[in-house]
Amino acid sequence: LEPGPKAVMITLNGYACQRRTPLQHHNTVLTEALLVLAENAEFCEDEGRNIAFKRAVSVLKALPQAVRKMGDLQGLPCLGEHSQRVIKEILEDGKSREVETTLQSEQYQAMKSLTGIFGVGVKTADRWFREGLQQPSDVARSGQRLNHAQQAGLQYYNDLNTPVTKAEADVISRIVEGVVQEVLPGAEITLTGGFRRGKQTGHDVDFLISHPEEGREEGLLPKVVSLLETQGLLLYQKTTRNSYLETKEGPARPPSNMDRFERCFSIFKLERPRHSTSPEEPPQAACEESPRGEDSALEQLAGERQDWKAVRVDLVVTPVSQFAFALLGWTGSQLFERELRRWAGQEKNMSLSSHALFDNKRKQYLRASSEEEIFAHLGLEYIPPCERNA
Ligand code: 8DG
Ligand code: MN
Ligand code: MN
Repeated sequence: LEPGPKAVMITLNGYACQRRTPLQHHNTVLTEALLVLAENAEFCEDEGRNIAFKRAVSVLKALPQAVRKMGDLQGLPCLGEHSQRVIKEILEDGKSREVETTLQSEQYQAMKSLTGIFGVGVKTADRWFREGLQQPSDVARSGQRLNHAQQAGLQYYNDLNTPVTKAEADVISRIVEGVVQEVLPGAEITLTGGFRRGKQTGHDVDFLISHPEEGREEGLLPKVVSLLETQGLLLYQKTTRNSYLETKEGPARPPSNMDRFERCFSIFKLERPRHSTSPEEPPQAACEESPRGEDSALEQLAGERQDWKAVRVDLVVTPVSQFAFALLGWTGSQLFERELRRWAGQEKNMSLSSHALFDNKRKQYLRASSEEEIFAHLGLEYIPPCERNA
């Protein structure tokens, strides 16, 4: 059969870190459906199925055109039998019954709202669901023992589930920049995460902080945090110290997703821009706490609107010698990161983390001062941040 002009067979590489994945793509109907199944697998703690669906999604995102018939999928990697079945159904009927049923299911809906609470993972959400809790307000009423993160997660539930805009990220960048400069002149901050990949909204704002002179960055974060706190800019923070140690034998344990940088998971109190032009009282320093009554955990659930917004911010401090690795590790996407580490291990016998790259065969660290150098060490074509949206 002679292929018609439109029957161009697309070939894609098997690892997401070998492909260019733009933010905007041509198969959102399919990817949104498959993401529901990926998410549901995560809720069921079925890691294998979760990752399989995510890989399928990332292949569809990388296609230069919309899939119209099953034949368009020929030769593509990562599309398992289950994903193909779902795609086929959507191409034929416009929707997938399995996806519809999942979306309707009580468990999926409850897990979705409960894991939407900052500080609540799948395990906790699942326990609560089996105890009959389905929504944040159920949790607030139930008198569950909550850690500080979860208390903040409940208290600011609505804000934290409202996407952060690029404009808000820019305001926070300026605040962080100012405070960091005050604490350590010459230190540099870099916006990472989804915003560095070109996203216009995100669930949080991620920053790397470093200083061109190695060692000067040590102990920086507690000072930054305390200055932010003095200015009434933090609603919550949890800071951890740097615990990274380099040994001759290479990374002590297999690199996991959690790195060992000095870091702070926080919630900022961001003033909302005032639209009124009337000369009211001068803008108040954002420090007035509402009284901590019984219902304080329910404030936001009740839909009360304040003149500020709670925004999740991650601050990570890196020695400049590890900066390129930290930048690559914190830019994401999460699947892209995972695939980079898998590529390094399986194809190159190397261990990649957000701190370093170790060659297991030659038993040596491979240094790099830019992301380009790391891709080169890994034998990969350089992929810019805006094409890492796997
Ligand atoms: P979003 O916030 O716009 O929704 O998406 P994102 O920016 O891509 O996701 P993220 O959850 O903020 O994570 C950004 C990157 O940071 C992602 O690639 C995963 C990575 N990351 C964590 N936690 C950790 C960690 O503890 N260590 C390392 N190395 N990376 C981490 O989220
Ligand atoms: Mn982020
Ligand atoms: Mn983050």
